[in-house]
Amino acid sequence: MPRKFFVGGNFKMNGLLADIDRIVDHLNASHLDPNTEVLISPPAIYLLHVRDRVKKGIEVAAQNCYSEKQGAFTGEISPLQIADSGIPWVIIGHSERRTLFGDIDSVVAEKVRAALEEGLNIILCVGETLAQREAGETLKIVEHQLDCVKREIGPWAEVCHRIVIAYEPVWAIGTGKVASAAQAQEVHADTRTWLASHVGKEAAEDTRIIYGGSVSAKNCVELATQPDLDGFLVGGASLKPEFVDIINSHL
Ligand code: G2H
Repeated sequence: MPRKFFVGGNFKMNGLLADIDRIVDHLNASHLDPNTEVLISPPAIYLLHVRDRVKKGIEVAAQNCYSEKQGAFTGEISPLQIADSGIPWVIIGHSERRTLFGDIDSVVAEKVRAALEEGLNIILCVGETLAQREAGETLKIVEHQLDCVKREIGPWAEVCHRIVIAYEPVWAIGTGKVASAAQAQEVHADTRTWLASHVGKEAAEDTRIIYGGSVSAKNCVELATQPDLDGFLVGGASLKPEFVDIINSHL
C-alpha cells in the first residue's frame, strides 16, 4: 500500500482563541485532499476546544508531553492525560523543545516510550543544526537521534504505524531558508535506509517521513515530488490560508 501523504500544522505558541477559531473554520470550509492525512497542533490550552471544533477527518495533536503518567510535575501534561482527552497525536522532539527546553536525546526517547504506552501516535522530530550540516554530520546526527529512540522503545516494528518521522533541519526552521528538494530527499532516503536496517523492511516501506522547515505554498510542490518525502510539518504557514494549498500539494 502506498504511504498516505501527511500534512501537520504546528501552531507552536501562536494564536489567541479567536485566531485559532478563524484557522479552524477556514480549514473546515475548505476542500482538503481526502488522500492526505491532515492534523493540526494548537497550543495545549486550546486542544479540547479545537478537538470539538474541527470537522471529521482533521486530527489534533499535542505539541509536547512529559514522560510520567501523573504526579508533581508542575506545568507538564502527561501522555495519559492527552489520550484521556481524546487527542490521538503528540509531537515529540521538536527542535524548539530540544534547544530551548532541554529535551536532550534521552528525554525525547523517554517521551516517545511513554506516549506509545498510552496508545498515542507520534510525530518524532529529528534534524541537524547548521554547524552540524556544515561539518558534514547531518546523516550521523539524524541516525543518532533515531538510535536513541530505538534503544528506549525496543521493538519499533510493532508500533511503526504509530510513528511519523519529521525531518526538520534546525537551520530551516522559521528562518525562511528551506532545504532544497535534493537536501531533503538525501536525509529522507537515509532515514528510510536506517529504518530498513534497524527496524525492518516493511517498517521502512510503511513509515511516513515528512519534512518541516519553512514550508510554504511556494516551495511545497517541488518538495512533495521527492520519492521519500511523505508530507510536511508546517509551522508559520499553517497559521495562514495557504496551509490549505500545502495540504492539497500532492493532488
Ligand atoms: C518547523 C516548522 C514546523 P516553520 O519547526 O514544525 O516551522 O514552518 O515555521 O519553519
